[in-house]
Amino acid sequence: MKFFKLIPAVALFFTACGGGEPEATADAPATEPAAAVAPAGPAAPTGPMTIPDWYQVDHDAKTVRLVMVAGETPENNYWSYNGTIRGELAITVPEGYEVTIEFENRDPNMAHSVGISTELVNFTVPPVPEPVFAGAITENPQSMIDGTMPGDTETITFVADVAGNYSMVCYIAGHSAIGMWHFFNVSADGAAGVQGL
Ligand SMILES: [Cu+2]
Repeated sequence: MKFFKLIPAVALFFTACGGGEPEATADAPATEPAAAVAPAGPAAPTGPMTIPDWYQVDHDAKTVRLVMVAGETPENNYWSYNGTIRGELAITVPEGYEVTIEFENRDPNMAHSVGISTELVNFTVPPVPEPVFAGAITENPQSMIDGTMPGDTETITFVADVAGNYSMVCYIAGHSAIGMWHFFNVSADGAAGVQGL
């Protein structure tokens, strides 16, 4: 049924294109222009790129090593990454680099997780636990009893093989809503470092 419903739309498309008249584009379905408008979401920090001590990059080996600590400070009920929350950081790694995240949970009370998500707008619901890159998520990322538990350290490694704008999030219910997320960019031009410190 869906196939047959598509036919009029396809026919319309070719008719509009075949006409070759500029005004034909004015008849395009109202939903098309909306897709071109960037969704409104939190703004990423735009300050200078820095290399903090928890960010190690080796351009010869094409590797980045990040040490991310949950609950490093009591701020935000320990629900934070390296003492920061709510997109205060934009972490950028070069495309094609192998990224290792050493994730340590110092929150005395609560499990946490970390992964790279396509979510950039709505952090009020836990992002779907499907990482952008294979391996870019910790074990049992939604679990409060089998996630990365207080005192635990878990290391994940993945290849950031597609440039783009992503996020680093905790997948446990409510945590991203409270601010446990940051911007995570994969640069096509080799840019590396952290903005917003
Ligand atoms: Cu968390």
